[in-house]
Amino acid sequence: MYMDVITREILFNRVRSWMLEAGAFIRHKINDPLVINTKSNPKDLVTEMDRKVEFFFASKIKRYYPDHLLLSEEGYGDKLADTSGTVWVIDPIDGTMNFVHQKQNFAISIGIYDQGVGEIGFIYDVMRNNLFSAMRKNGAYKNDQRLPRLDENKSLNESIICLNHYWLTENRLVDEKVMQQLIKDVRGTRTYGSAALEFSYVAEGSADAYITMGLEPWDFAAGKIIVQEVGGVTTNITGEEVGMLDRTSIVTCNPSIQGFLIEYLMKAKK
Ligand code: 2AM
Ligand code: CA
Repeated sequence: MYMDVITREILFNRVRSWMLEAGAFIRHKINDPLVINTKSNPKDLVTEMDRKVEFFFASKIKRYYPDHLLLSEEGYGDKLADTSGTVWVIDPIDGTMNFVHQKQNFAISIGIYDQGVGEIGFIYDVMRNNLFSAMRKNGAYKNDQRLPRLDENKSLNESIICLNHYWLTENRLVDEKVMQQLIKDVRGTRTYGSAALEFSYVAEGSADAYITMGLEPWDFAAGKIIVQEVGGVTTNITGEEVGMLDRTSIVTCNPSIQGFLIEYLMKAKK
């Protein structure tokens, strides 16, 4: 049973205006002194702003949609046993390290799933004021411009691939030698440090793929929906579907290079 069109449209417009409001707040505060804490390891950062932005959305959801659920990074979410119900999957700041070190190149990411099906996706590049959005079967947009479908004739040697340099060093998950060969076989590589932004670049065609070995649901929830609406595909590194609750590797890309990428990654996987 899919969410009805009018309910979805109202929800979409509300989320849009709340995102713009949260983004304006972040821009207003961007030069204020930051309290930075670490989470699982010294590279895993969180600031008061991550928590504030998540709390902003958690409060809106509670007030306007008390029957909806929240799956989110910074602790205001619900414990979900399965994918039932309408679930907001939120990363208040994706790319916290960029937020802290660069004051740019981070995004607010929100995916709304109904019974596990992605209905609405938003990725807001706050400092550039670029809002990527999509509704299932309704296309994807960058601000008010509809994004065209991805070029179906892309070859690997004319593709730009986003990935983290870490996977080119000796590591426990993939054979770096195979990853190094992949790097040689593509036109170029980029590392942006925000999964959500990397999804948005694949959606707009300024990158052709984003590969990562471990994401949480809130890192890919919105991106998967937006990429899908331009004809892109998102799986794990062995080509399997990823679900709303998964902690997983991700390959999101132009479908014309998906087979090649999965072939390299299957070979690389330890
Ligand atoms: P974050 O900034 O919200 O933590 C950086 O390569 C990308 O990976 C960012 O999107 C970052 O999201 C995410 N990331 C960082 N640490 C992570 C972890 N331990 N698990 C999953 N994703 C992580
Ligand atoms: Ca985050």
